[in-house]
Amino acid sequence: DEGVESVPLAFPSISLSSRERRWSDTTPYASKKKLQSWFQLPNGHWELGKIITSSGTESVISLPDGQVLKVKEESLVQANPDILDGVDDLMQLSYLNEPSVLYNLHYRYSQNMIYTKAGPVLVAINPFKIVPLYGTDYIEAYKRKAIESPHVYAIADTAIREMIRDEVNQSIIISGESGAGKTETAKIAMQYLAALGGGSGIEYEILKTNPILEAFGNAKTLRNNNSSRFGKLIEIHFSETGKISGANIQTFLLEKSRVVQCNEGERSYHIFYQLCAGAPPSLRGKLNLRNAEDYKYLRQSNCYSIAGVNDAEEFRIVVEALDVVHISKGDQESVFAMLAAVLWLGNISFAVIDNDNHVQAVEDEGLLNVAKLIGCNIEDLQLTLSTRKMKVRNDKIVQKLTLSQAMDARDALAKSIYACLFDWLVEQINRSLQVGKRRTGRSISILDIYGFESFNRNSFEQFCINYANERLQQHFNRHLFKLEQEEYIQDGIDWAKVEFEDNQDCLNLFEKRPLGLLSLLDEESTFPNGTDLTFANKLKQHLSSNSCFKEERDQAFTVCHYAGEVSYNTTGFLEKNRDLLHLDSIQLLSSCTCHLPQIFASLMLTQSEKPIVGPLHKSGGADSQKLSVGTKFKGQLFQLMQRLESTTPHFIRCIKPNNLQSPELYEQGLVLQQLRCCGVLEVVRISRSGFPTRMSHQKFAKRYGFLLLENVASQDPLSVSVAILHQFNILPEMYQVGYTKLFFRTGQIGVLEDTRNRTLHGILRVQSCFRGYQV
Ligand code: AOV
Ligand code: MG
Repeated sequence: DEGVESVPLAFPSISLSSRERRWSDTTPYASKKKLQSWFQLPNGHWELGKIITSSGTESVISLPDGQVLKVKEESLVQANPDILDGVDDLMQLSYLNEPSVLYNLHYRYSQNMIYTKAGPVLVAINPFKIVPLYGTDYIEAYKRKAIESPHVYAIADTAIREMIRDEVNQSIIISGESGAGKTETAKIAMQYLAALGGGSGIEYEILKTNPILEAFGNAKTLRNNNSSRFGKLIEIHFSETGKISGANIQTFLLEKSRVVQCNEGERSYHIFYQLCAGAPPSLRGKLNLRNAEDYKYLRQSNCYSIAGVNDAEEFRIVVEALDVVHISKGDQESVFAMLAAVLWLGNISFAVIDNDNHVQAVEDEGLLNVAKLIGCNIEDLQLTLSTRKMKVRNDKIVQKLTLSQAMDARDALAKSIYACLFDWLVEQINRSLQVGKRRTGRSISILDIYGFESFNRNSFEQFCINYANERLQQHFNRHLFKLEQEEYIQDGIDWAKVEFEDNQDCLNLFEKRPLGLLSLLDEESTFPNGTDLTFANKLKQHLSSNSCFKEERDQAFTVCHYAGEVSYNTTGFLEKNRDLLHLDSIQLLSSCTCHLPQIFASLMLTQSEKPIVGPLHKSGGADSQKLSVGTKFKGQLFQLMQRLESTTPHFIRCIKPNNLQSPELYEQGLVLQQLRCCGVLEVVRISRSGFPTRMSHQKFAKRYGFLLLENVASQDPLSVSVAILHQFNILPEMYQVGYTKLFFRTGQIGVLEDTRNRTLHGILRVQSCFRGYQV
């Protein structure tokens, strides 16, 4: 068959893959003499020791530093032969133990091979430096399958292929601790999808959403200079021909508190510093803009710049990106005016006006600028920030505010404006990305949320972030352990069960009603006399028996998360969970002449179902029907999980090799802790003994049946399947026949796919030749 012959097969052309090819050639090691073993030093570090003598119970080993030790045999852990150094899939290790896995990852990492497969999961170790693994040449090579080294590109490529082959939506789910590299990885995946599915120009817009969302939603924290403070799911739609036809971005719970308060050494959202540094003179004039140092909201953390980042330059990049996603110059100016208004709000000060400590907003530069920027009356703004209108039975009364109440009102306004601005931006971007063409329903979603966080002091924000990570971890467990094994058992194939760490108890601690963290928080938030302290006490009273909960002194409690224990301080929990904006503020915004705040006001009014509160209410003036932040977030996460459940998942686990954001530093203990908590070793164990590829008898027969030499048209799918397996000499230990499906070990289906593709190409070629003659 000439058609088949003439199709060029892609062979590895890059040295990396030919070298790696050698590693996959595993030599059975058990038969060799054991020469090296892992030995754990008292400080926990694993060292490779050469065995000098061995008595059977004790060994004498020499360590790399020259030390010679006499050690108990059982304290040694088997090392793999040198030939397995740096295998690209941990599944290929003859001895699968922690030191071997750590060593293998380190070996690769030190040669800039930051990606390694752990069975079906891609492990990515943050290089904290530029590594030469990206760009057009690499994309091309992965597309042609000229490189086989594990890579985000390879994952994205598989996702596209499986979307087309199986007609099932795909998801790329990226997880890992704060600073591990999730957001960078998501961008790399997007780059690949854009390159392969590009053509319409929409891919360019999709890529440009990154600088915008990072400017408005990322900030410098103590863990990461570019930490995502929101969660993001970007769904990229494809046409029938595999081209990108549009996209949609969903965001999750932005950390609003950062706008008005942030810790020493951290920063507020990048966009504020970018605006202050990069706004051109005309814009500076219009917004009365000062330097970042002149704004109280930015001053409190005593940190203005990030090493290696030029905020002015970033500002230009963001403006360019806003142009690309079709946000008009007029709207852009409104956005910047709102940012300036938020900054000036922070500078508004209050003066005491009576003996009861009531205050009034001072008519200072801050107040004047805010009024001008949002387009409202100076007196109205002053009143809104200093008083609260309330309805008591049928009487309207005006209550004066104390300093702390007034500052809270001011900060609440600043936070709401910023959060609404963020939502508005996402909405505009989505409008631009929906090209209006009819949807085929095929999509690849990329999930990048905030990673697990543990600081010295953890508050409501970490509570929500870590809860989200628990949910995500469960999704990971479900797919890689639970569903996988259930499927084997259901389909009746031989299988020895592998145990894994289940985090259901921790999720229950959060979600159980009425006695879970979220329910108790909501209950206390609606309680007239509830405070952060009574909340903490309530937790201790009801949850102490839960194994994932630990009591702490004062207003604190500890949760044992899958990734480690975190102590939360309940200060601010109730207020952040209620997240109330006073009606006075909403009304003020809706009376503004500037159009963005009006949009916000209508947004906030629709969110609150019952804007006018009746008899004196504990929160005095805000509505009570609004969902709490915690409950709303829980609902969002449930929806997210449901959406992901209907996709084929591809998991990427990002790992942070050190806490200093420093290149070349590989801390064994830190890496090991991350590998352990996400169950990487267990995933490898399952995959090694398992059958990751599966296909129903029908589908298998339909897909490969035409390759059979004999005519089988009349036979049932199972017989056809078995005939195919025989014709292609698939070894019996490489597959199992289940009741409804065929199960294959890794790599087995590849041969069949190749033959199928070559044959099909051949057929197509012949057809197009004929067509050529006809024309
Ligand atoms: P995160 O998304 O996982 O943290 P990022 O993706 O922001 O972490 O990565 C943190 C930093 O690590 C980046 O700003 C880069 O400097 C560096 N980095 C990560 N991946 C790479 C890579 N492939 N090549 C080069 N540098 C990289 V958080 O958003 O905090 O959970 O909430
Ligand atoms: Mg991130």
